[in-house]
Amino acid sequence: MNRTGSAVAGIAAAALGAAAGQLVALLVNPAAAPLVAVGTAIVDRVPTPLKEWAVATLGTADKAVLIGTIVLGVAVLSGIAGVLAVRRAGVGYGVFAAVGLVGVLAAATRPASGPLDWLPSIVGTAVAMGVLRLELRWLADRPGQGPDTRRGIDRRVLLTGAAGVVAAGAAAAVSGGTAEPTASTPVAIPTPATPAPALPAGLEATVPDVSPLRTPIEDFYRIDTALALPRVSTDTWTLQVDGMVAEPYKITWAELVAMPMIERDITLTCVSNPIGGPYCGSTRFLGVRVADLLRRAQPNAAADQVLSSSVDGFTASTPLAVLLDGRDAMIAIAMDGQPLTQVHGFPARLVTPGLYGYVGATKWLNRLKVSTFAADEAYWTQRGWSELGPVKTATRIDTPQERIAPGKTVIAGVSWATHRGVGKVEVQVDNGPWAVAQLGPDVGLDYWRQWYLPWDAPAGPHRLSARASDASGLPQIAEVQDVLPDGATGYHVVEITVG
Ligand SMILES: Nc1nc2c(c(=O)[nH]1)N[C@H]1C(S)=C(S)[C@@H](COP(=O)(O)O)O[C@H]1N2
Ligand SMILES: [Mo]
Repeated sequence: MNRTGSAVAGIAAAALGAAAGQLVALLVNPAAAPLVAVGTAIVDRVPTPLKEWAVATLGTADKAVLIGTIVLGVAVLSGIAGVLAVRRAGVGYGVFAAVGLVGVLAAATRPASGPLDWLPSIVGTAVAMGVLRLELRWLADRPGQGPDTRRGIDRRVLLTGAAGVVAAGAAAAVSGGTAEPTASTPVAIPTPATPAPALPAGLEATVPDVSPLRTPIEDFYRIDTALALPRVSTDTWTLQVDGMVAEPYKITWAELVAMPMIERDITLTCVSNPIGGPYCGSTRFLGVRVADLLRRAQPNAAADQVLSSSVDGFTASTPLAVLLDGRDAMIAIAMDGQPLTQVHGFPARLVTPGLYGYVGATKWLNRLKVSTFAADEAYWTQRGWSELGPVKTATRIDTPQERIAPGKTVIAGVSWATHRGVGKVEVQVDNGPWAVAQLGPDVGLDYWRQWYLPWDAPAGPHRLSARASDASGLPQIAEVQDVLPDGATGYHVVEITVG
């Protein structure tokens, strides 16, 4: 028996099945596409340390690597199914049924799954089985090595495989539209009732390679669990405010944008940002105060958290007291003067100055449930992260890196102590004294601070360290701790060569 031929038959059947499932998902729900659903289920279930390792080593490519791994895994399984099916058809069908069942369960058990989310995987499995059945017939009447076979593989199986790969590729490309971000959707941005003052000129005008004072949207980090980006239309979007409140209600997009808007400059950070890492960005947000929305519902005095959820089932729990303490926590609809982009949560997201994103920045927001920490546990808390996530004071050295020429240069970077403000930044070269750095413009307590220190760099290897204190004088924690469970601590240290 020609094993390669029957393995190809199995893969061909699976490719056509996957293509069919993907196409049905376009009609039903892009997030229910077999590949996306299985990927999302894995994202939701991987042990937190493994997930952290993936983010740390693969960065934002982790999603592509995950999808690639699943495709490879399914290809191997279906190849085996093809080989086994030639001896005993039932075994081949059984493998396909098992893979299909994983897809169905993955799609149907998501917290935000729709009523027909099982359909794409069922159709995909049925198509794969049907194709396999046809191929088994072909293989039976021409067992592999006849004169009209190429490299021992039945021509019809080869053609089926090619068709499957093309169809799956096309389906993936079409639904890829859902994984790829779209540009900002044209919606009108209201004028703020309280605008932010003009942003001062940042140090980037004079210090090359320092992070710009405002992060361009295209450079703003992205962190989320979404393999298929939620597509939300402002025509159908609503925000429900309910839970432990006297007056639960729901508002539409038109009602939200008619409310008074605040415009604020805020730095957003991810708890997974390692010391010196890239998952921090600063921009101008426009939105409605969360406190305005909550007060209208009249929260019960016994409530202590707001569980926000997104259309794709992500949840974050934010202390109610934080949302009501007067800080500029908002339901944001714009970043840097533009409607939110799809990756950053279009049409509306939560932003809570002073808290890491996982406890205060729900994207694709559709619900605020007033509740208690005892009653509702949020997505990342269920996975081992701290219940509370105040941002820790942190410092990043942006420049120099690796190798520079000897002579006059500048050590520069950014520090943030979100909602406490940066008071001081200090830099140490090798084991020398800590020198106080010059601070860039002050954009407020909720915004990062650029800094620089002129340095006459002598030739040789050098170690640069930097640390900040918040505005109250509290120094950044020196002890090195990894990101789990509540954010990294330690000074950023950069090893460079001068010469
Ligand atoms: N719906 C949803 N919102 C989410 C997340 C998510 O996975 N899903 N991740 C949170 C985390 S961990 C962070 S750090 C911020 C990142 O926001 P950004 O991608 O706009 O930078 O979004 C938060 N909001
Ligand atoms: Mo995060």
